[in-house]
Amino acid sequence: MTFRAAALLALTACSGSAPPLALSASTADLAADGVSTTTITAKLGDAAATTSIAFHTTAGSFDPQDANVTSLAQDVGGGEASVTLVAPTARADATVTASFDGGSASIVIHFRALLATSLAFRCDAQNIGVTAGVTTTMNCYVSAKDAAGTSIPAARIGFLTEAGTLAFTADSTDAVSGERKLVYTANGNVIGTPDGPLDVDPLGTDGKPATKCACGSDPFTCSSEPCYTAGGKIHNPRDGVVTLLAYVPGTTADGNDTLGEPFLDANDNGMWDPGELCLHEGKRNTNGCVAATNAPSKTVVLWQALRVIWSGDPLTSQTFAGLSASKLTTTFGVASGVTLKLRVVDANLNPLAADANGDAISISADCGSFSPDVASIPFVKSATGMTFAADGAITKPGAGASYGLDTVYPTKAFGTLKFYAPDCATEARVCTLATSLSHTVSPAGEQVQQGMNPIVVTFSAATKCN
Ligand SMILES: [Ca+2]
Ligand SMILES: [Ca+2]
Ligand SMILES: [Ca+2]
Repeated sequence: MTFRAAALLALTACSGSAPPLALSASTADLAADGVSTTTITAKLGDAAATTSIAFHTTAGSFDPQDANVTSLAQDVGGGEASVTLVAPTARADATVTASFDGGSASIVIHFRALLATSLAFRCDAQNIGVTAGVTTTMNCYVSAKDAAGTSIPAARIGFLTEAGTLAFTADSTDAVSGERKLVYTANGNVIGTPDGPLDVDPLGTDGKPATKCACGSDPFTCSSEPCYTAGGKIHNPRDGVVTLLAYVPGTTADGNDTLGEPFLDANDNGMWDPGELCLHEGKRNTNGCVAATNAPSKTVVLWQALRVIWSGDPLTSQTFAGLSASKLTTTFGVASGVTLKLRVVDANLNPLAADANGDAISISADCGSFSPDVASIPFVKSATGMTFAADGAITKPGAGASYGLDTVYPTKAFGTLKFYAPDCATEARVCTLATSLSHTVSPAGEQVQQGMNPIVVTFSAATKCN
């Protein structure tokens, strides 16, 4: 009896007078990726007279059966039977045993751990509308590969979230990019509650958290992080910033631990603080986390964090939100037009997550005229949230303060919208400007129709009209 040397990997129990049973594998060393397969073949000796062989494995599963099938009987045809063994998603050594009524044999298959050398994590939007008590979802994507370009099984990739949850979808692999699709579910919990985003203190001009808001009546002219106090709470943009994190076992390019343990930097200061969720020695906790040692380490946990804004309904209760004019009292005449400024921000001074379908701002006046003559201004959705301009063009938020979250701040004015006097009159004219906002809390929330603070512009009486 002869076999190809590489194929015959083990031949164990053939006891007494039972005919021999030879067991071989097409490969005995493969990646624990949940996808790779090896074919196990059991060949009976000439004297065998049996109808089926039962296979059992201690790791992996038999295909095409259900993923949990670890025992399978196959009919014997031409003196042999074979099964396809599918790799598990974690490192293991599988002992596969084939048995029949005359004896048994076993073979060991090695499933190698996959260590990621790359990890990429992204979401569809940086700003999502979240209303208290309403669930909002968006898609995110994660890709992790080893040095050979093999995708790491989804089961090996983990997530930490400051608020909300991340979960793989059933059809989560893109064959081309290797990205796996996730759904992020923002649970609508309130900022500052245990399952909501962390309520953080505003950063002062020294870049350190301040326990009081030092901004004056207009938070957007403040040299520190914009903030205002209402209802005993300091509202600042980072209150709505949620950190999401993906991690996977892997190795770094230089073989050193340059990453430290994964942690959710809920307060955005770049370091782990007590109370921030950490994956410490493979377990989630909030009271210990090891920073990068930069020492050689065969395995580390690769991780990547994202920040997402939970934005809410437009703020209308504060004087700095809504419409404002460069002056409220002026004279008749073209040169005396007033420049209008509109701020649409949520309670934390973040831009709204605009829904491109029908979100709009309309401005009207009971006298006078606008230039350009626009009554309705569409929202424009961008990666950094809602920005808008008088002519509907996309504008990007300008450079912000120096604490690294520039892109989350709203555009402070819309273009050069001007408001001009009505026809000249020898008595004062008073024009009231009203602003209305139509906004859908995306992607599936309710439509909000909201009036904003009206403003009144008074044109003083002219002594003479031409
Ligand atoms: Ca705060
Ligand atoms: Ca921190
Ligand atoms: Ca946060």
